[in-house]
Amino acid sequence: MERVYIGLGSNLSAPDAQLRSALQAMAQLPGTALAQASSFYTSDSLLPGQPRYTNAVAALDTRLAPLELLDALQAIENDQGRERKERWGPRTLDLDILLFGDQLIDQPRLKVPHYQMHLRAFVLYPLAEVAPQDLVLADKRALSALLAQCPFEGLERL
Ligand code: ROI
Repeated sequence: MERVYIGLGSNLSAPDAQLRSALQAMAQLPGTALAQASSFYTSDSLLPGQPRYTNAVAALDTRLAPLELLDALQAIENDQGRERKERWGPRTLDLDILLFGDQLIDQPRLKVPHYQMHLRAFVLYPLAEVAPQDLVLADKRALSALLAQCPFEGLERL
């Protein structure tokens, strides 16, 4: 059993409802329990010209292997109407594996810890709500240090 943290994001088709529905779907995955979900936060898109995003982080306990979980999360994204037209385009649902226990994963389909999480307030602040205060990532970075370098600026907690 591994403790896994998932970043959720949506900026199309009622984002808050998309996130609630994704939380329910993740709770029903085989061998998986939803341990905790953060508050929802809104922020402007990092890319101009897109609607604002709603983001959150979920803590899961799972017996699935990393790539099994990735497949399951992509199936949930697809079920919720995700269309993959442009790489950074607006989306009904984005589910990112941020952390997978203490594992460092470097595979073509999956890199964990998520490579840009340290730059993203909309990931770090909700993560801090559901993770232990003294969390250290598999690559030895402390969550507290990442937070100290990432201003809360621009986030609105719902
Ligand atoms: N911006 C915000 N605020 N939240 C996201 O989840 C998000 N995801 C993206 C890009 C387009 C980079 N911007 C984002 O993929």
